[in-house]
Amino acid sequence: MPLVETKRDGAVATIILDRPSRRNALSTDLVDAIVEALGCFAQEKARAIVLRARPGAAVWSAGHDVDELPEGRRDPLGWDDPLRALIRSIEECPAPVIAMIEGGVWGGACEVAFACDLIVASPNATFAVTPAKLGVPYNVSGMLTFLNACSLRIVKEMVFTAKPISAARAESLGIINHMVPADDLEAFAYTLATEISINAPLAISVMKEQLRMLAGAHPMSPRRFERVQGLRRIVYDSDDYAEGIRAFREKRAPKFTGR
Ligand code: YXS
Repeated sequence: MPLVETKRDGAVATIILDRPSRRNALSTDLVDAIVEALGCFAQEKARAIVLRARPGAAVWSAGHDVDELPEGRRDPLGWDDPLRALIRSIEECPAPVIAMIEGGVWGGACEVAFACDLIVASPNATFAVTPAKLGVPYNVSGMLTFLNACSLRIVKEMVFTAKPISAARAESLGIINHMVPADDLEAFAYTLATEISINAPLAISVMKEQLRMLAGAHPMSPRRFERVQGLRRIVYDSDDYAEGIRAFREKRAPKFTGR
């Protein structure tokens, strides 16, 4: 059963997340399928790519596949983690990627949506950044994705509370480009994609890459990076990290002790 469906209409391509049994949780297999589709569309010179779930989905994506998170003693979001690879693929894709969102966006899927170049969402869309709910020490480039999507204070609220924010609030904060009634969302997203696709693709891909480089231009000394990694190791080696994963699997609320 394919985990994504892909479509092509002229210069506009579409990738549809299709793992409903696990609410489009981003497993290695699902991420590999998305990354492969992005690569193919880049080779075929698609000029805009829409990343979406099935029409009417209550959940756009439930985030990282928790069953694939390490039990502990290993960075859960290291360079080779599928979620990290997906973020890089979206950012490095020469064509703009438009996240078309209905339903809930959870955890690492929030970073996927925020890494996309534009976000259009229906009023029922919500965005929840959930590491604190699981005891996961999110990684530095991921935190920068969030910081590039919204102000420091909003990032702190989303990260510390792990609670969803509505599409209306996300639009008012400039986190998403447009909130559009569900019935109009698809037409709106593809009109946007077409408007992009008729412009100069070389100029757009170079401006996209410039913006990626500028948005990531935050020098961090080796000493600071090593300090961050040491702090994160304390977290993913902690009892709380193990408890967060266990509680998710046992479908119960976690009991964090701070150890
Ligand atoms: O019980 P079965 O076997 O049918 O499986 C259930 C869920 O366990 C499964 N599922 C997931 N499996 C792996 N990873 C996930 N992230 C995940 N989410 C869900 O899918 C089956 C149907 O789920 P169910 O019954 O809960 O569906 P629902 O429609 O009632 O609720 C949908 C959600 C999305 C509200 C609910 O599934 C949920 O709260 N999921 C977890 C959302 C979340 O906390 N995601 C963060 C994952 S960790 C991550 O992204 C980063 C590492 S971090 O934490 O740092 O941001």
